[in-house]
Amino acid sequence: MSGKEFIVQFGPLDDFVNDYLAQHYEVLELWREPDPLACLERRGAAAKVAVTTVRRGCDADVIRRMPALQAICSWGVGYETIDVAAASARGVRVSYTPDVLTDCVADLAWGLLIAAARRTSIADRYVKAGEWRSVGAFPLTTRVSGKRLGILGLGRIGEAIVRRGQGFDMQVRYHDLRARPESPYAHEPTLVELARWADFLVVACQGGAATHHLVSREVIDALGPEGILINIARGTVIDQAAMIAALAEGRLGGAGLDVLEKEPPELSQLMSFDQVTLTPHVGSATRETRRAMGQLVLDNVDAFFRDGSLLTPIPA
Ligand code: 8YV
Repeated sequence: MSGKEFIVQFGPLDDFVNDYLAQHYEVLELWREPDPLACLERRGAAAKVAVTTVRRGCDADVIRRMPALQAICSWGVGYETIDVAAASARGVRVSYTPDVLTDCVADLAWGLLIAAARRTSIADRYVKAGEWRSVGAFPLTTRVSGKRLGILGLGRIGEAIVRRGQGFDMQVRYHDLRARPESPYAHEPTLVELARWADFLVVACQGGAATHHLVSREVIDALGPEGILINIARGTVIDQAAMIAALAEGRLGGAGLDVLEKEPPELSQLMSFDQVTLTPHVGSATRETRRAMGQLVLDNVDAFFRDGSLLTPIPA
């Protein structure tokens, strides 16, 4: 016995996180096991803490295999892949990594919004392919400043996107499952109305069953042929087949998407649209933010073993 507390780590995180955990705890590195579930059944009984990520999640079956489990410390602000109901039923608390990634995700939303409106990724290819010289001036695009910004989900990230919108003199309205009377922005009670009003509709809500395909064909049609759809949240929030059909038929003006229904995606018609800018789920993927996310996981694990607290528990 090492005398160290025993934890289960579901997948590798940044090196400094893996190294710290390995130094300070006795770690069952589950991803190295050929049969992780069988291994949990055999060796998970004593684990008080599980370290996971939003991508790997933690389902009810996994929770069941760790009878002494008291806390799940997850990397990422989303937690739709963690069975929170199963965890709560057993008194297992869950931490996540909010706040530290808000700015970078909001920055990327604006990068995508400008790229989709001003076609900067196409323009870049235009210059590099020599077409500025051979073809001439680049086609006109659409203005960003002063337009109408609709936000789906006025949480931390939605608010950070709105703050940046003030620099672009945008009018702002939002739709959220709960209206926020303290907010200075108008709440649209339906997403269809928000989409009808907006020039840009930015998806910034949580993923999971409650928001699945909220951006439906009807919403997309309400946004319309001049409208631009931005998603930095989860691919599942948009009915992707309906969006692709709308783009193909000119019923939607354009899109800037950091997230897709399936990641990584198959090559599809979506990749052929000039009016669409895609990034590979990199909202939080800066060195600074990823460092902070990793550190927050460690701080939560340490806090739990110090005094039983979690620094950033998921909302009740
Ligand atoms: C990660 C995220 O980049 O925190 C989240 O919920 O979506 C991102 O920060 C993503 O999970 C990487 O796979």
